[in-house]
Amino acid sequence: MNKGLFLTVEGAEGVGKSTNIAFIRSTLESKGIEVVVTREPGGTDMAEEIRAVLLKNRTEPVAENAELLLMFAARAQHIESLIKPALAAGKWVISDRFTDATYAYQGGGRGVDLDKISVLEQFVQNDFRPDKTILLDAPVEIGMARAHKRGELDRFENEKTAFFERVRRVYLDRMSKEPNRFELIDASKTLQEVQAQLKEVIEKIQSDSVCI
Ligand code: Z5A
Repeated sequence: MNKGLFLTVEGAEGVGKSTNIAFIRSTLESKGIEVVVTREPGGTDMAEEIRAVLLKNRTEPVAENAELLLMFAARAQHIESLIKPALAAGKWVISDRFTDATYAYQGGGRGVDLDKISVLEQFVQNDFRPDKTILLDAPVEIGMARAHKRGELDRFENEKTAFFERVRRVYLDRMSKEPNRFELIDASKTLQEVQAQLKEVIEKIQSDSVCI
């Protein structure tokens, strides 16, 4: 059984995951909680190498199954060599994306059968799932505009609006099916307003964690 807590942060591109994970981390650390921040794809040396392969812009079309399997290969390494040991040591692990992103991007965005993703999830993770998931949600145009301001775009960020609309729909759909795991944040608001919502959610997660 995990001694720590596994918290994932999800949302379509540019909704503010990186910005707000820094805020979540400092809020938790100020409460004396030991936190490990990580990301997917990536989080370990080997998984970061797989991330570079996945994000690289290339002329060769990437087969859906190749992309899907690489996501889960990186995840398998990440879970075994970073996430589980940190949880066993009693730390809180905050991951910028996890398997919900595979349902949203490969399932929603690319149109991969969700049952196929579910088979791989079970194969790689058995019953290992996030304890809590914070979903930062904003209209696609807002996230895209924020992300595009940062400059060069990777292979996913180069996708069109319709792709990110499907991504957003799958995230919201997953949230409606698992309301106890997800916490929804309206990420279209100002950063100050977003962080006020997050503060409340963190308090709730912390008090619930006593019962997890
Ligand atoms: N991917 C996948 O396909 N399947 C999978 O299973 C997994 C991932 C795990 C890499 O993820 C790609 O991998 C991702 C999906 C795919 N691609 N996409 N798209 P990533 O998480 O590293 O990349 P990302 O989604 O592109 O994240 P991001 O663009 O870095 O966005 P973010 O972290 O959510 O946003 P941010 O950097 O914190 O904020 C963006 C800008 O907006 C920045 O200038 C902020 O200062 C600004 N910002 C943030 N919040 C606000 C508010 N509230 N108001 C105004 N401005 C704001």
